[in-house]
Amino acid sequence: MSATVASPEGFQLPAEQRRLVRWTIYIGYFALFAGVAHGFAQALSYAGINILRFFPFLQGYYQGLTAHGVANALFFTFAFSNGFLPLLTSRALARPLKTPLLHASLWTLVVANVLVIFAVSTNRASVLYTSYAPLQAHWTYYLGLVLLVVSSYIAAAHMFILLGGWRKENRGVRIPLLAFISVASYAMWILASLGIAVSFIGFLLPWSLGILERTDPLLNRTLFWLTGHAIVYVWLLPAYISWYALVPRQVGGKLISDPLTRLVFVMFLLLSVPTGFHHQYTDPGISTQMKAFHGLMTFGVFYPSLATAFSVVASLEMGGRNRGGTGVLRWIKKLPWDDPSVAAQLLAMFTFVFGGITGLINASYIVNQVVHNTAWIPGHFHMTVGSAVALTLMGIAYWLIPYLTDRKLWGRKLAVAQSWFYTVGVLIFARGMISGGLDGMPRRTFIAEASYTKDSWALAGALTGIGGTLMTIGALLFFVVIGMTIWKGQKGEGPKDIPFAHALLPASENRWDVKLDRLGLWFLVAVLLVVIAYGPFFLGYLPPHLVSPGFRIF
Ligand code: HAS
Ligand code: CU
Repeated sequence: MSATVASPEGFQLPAEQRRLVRWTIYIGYFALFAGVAHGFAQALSYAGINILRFFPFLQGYYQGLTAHGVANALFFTFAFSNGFLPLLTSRALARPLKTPLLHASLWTLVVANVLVIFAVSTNRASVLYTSYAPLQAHWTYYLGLVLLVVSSYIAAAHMFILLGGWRKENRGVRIPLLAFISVASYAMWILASLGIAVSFIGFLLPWSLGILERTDPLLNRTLFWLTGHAIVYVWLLPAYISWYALVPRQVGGKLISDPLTRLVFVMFLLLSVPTGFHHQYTDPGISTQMKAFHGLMTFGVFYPSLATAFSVVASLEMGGRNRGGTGVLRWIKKLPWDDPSVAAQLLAMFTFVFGGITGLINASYIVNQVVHNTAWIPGHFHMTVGSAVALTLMGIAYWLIPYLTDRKLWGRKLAVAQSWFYTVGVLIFARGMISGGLDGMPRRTFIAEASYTKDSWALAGALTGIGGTLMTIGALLFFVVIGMTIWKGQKGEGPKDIPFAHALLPASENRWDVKLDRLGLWFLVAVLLVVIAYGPFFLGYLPPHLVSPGFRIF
């Protein structure tokens, strides 16, 4: 039998290592700040406000949209995980981190940031975060993103090394849950990232440097989405780790089932990647059968999230009842809503219910035709990555930054208000986007200057602008609270440990349960599923059709 962590009491990370983890995460906040500023501009543009007038440093709408997507979806999420996941693994295994690896991951991330900021801010890379060829960015953009991935590989290798060392000394012992789910998340990423690794290193980077004269747009797009669906779960899983293994403790409940939690993460490892064609339902050159198969697999990967919903709500209910809550739903009121870390994450979960429902609609092959490339899609993903993930990471920050700095959280009440602003904002924003999308309002379009707007988009656009403004206020309050905590928070008053939960149903020596720990085996099965899901396409398509020169329309 094993616990969530190997040594429940008294493990302290050396101060130097805490500092490095902290700086890795600060880089993520820096990116979040830049991304949020551009997000505000994007939301206003849907409300008919010409953002180029208010943001004179922008040379075009697509420059701002690229900055928004790259900063928030790529740099913020990965910087956070590169710090957070090795930290959790180290705590769960009660093994210190390796300082040189922390340095390596941090500095690679810094260089990646500098390169991408240079490319995007000088308008050399307004290709949007999906980086579709034949739009061609400056080589510094592609190299910067490659280095971002390298920094995540260093963080992943770091966790594998910690786990390997622990296993050598603990033969036959179940892996502590918190370490297992942290490592499984980045193991999935290693497999998922192969698509963009091949695309960026094999095609886009040499093409931008003039080594390759032409590239293959469909192949690059397909490789992007091979990674691109799974990447949304790389963003999501750190939030799930918190919902499963940390939040139950924070609300006074327990993690419901250790084996179920492991199963959920194994399912993400297996099913996240072979689903990418659901982003390409309207692309030519891919057979209908393969698209339908990926649609089916997408319904498969819906399952672990459904299981999560039931499991996490059960943990919350246990906490609510332990705190004196009664009734069918009245226990919800007894949850510690005055704890900013909890409030942010409860609200994040709430928005994710709508994120999940809209995801299911996207995944339905035929219904997707109605919503594809409309404002509906950003409506969907702001209720997933834009709130379920972003708000959870903010909620985690409310204990993590005090823990890492050993300072008391500054402005608890303001921090609670912050998540409410953000949540109300995102729900209004998404209501605007979703209804506009159903009415044909496109995504990735400068609505404020478009020649073909419809009168009926006015309300949708206004809601998007109002919601986006509230989200911006919510995000700015987050920076105030975190900034003031770092600057003025009471020294020596930070939490002394990570709030990991205990399991109601712990891991057992049951033969099936034990098999869940065999990450290497599951990784091989995941590779096999990717071969089945992508093999027929690549077999029929390769070798690459290097037909397109690069276009720079910005
Ligand atoms: Fe998605 C497009 C399908 C989840 C992000 N998605 C996108 C894009 C992004 C994105 C960024 O099939 C746009 C990409 C682009 O630029 O073109 N998505 C899905 C499906 C899911 C899903 C089936 N998406 C996510 C997550 C994201 C994300 C997670 C980021 C983190 N998505 C699609 C499809 C497209 C797409 C198509 C392409 C559309 C197109 O045409 O372009 C599922 O994984 C969702 C499962 C979720 C659930 C919800 C579980 C709920 C939980 C909360 C429990 C809490 C409770 C509340 C009940 C089943 C776990 C308690 C609260 C209290 C207060 C008590
Ligand atoms: Cu997807």
